[in-house]
Amino acid sequence: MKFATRAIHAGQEADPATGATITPIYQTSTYTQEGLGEHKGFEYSRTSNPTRAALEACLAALENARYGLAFGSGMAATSAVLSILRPGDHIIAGDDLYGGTYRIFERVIRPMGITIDYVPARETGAYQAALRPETKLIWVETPTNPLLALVDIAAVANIAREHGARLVVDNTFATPYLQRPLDLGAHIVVHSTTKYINGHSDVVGGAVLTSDEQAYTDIKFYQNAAGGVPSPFDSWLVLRGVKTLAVRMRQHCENAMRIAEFLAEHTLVRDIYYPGLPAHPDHELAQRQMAGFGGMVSFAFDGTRADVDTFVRHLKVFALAESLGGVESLCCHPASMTHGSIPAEERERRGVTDTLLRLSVGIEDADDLIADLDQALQAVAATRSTAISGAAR
Ligand code: P1T
Repeated sequence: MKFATRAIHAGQEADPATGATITPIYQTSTYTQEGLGEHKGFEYSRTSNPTRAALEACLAALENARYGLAFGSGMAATSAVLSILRPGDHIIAGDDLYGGTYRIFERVIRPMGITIDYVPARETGAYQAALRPETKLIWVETPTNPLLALVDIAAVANIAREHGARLVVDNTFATPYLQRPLDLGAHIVVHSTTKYINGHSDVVGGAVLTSDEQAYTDIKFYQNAAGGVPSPFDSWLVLRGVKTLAVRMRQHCENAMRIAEFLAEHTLVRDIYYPGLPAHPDHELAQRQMAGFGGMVSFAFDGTRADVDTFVRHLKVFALAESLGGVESLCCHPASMTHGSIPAEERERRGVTDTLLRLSVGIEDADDLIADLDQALQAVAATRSTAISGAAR
């Protein structure tokens, strides 16, 4: 079956107990057993729950994975993958990452005696050069958050495989509709399902997808042992949201391309980051590796932090907010919001400057979105000319 069909049906046969067409919310913590060791496959909802099991099967089908595990957040999914490491192990990570991933690497994982080296995300050779005998994981986002650089998944997967390490791809920005890392040789996919997978900004969730049996066994053990699982209701909401992933992603891509083209021409915009633009350094890789260029657009102002503040205050359709991937458009200031946990010097070195903004382009009418950005940019220009004429007086 093709992607859009799997998104609606995989893991969601009619309910065996009642025939309900839509997977019910099994809002139960426990299951009555007939006798000792005799039950219908469910004992306790931290361990497994039918609504969560349907979600796990559906997400696995979308990533072409043998196994799926759902979590209570993207960070819970990330920490479950990291639980397979032991003191002395080494991680190589791309250097443009969600701030919370950097935070768990630096504040939780490193103090446990696991070392992490960051390499320029788009430089394939840098992953090879950073390998050590104790390297167990290579961890990348592609496209990266927030600078939208791409990692050549197939090439880095080969580097990992030849070394006996695993490549983990955080596929949150691309979604399996646009990119399937396991098909390209990656070992483990991580998602914040909070984002495009759910798509409606009303759930925090995460998932791990893999066909690596040992990784699955270890991460599933941790899922039950540590217990960072999603509720039946949240599992159901994500299962409902993901049904429309294909149509939503097509519209996100179309709208984002129009917005990137609009911003690229604007005099107040110094740098524009969108893999769909031919001038983007990874445009060719994006054409090869992705089925579309995604809904995220970042740009840097040719101006000051005060201009950024004027801009965000004037937005009417875009909401100034963390997160991404919902049907509604959001604007985020990474330096003070999503990437605030990265020390300022390190952040600036990576290019996440005070004048960088990240747009999660929603699926509203693109004309309205462009008009909104246009009037907020005009407000910045007006504030500047007032300041200039004031200074001249
Ligand atoms: O927020 P949570 O569901 O725990 O997911 C964490 C996470 C993991 N990976 C990526 C690529 C992410 O972007 C995130 C969360 N990111 C934001 C909240 C944000 O606005 O960037």
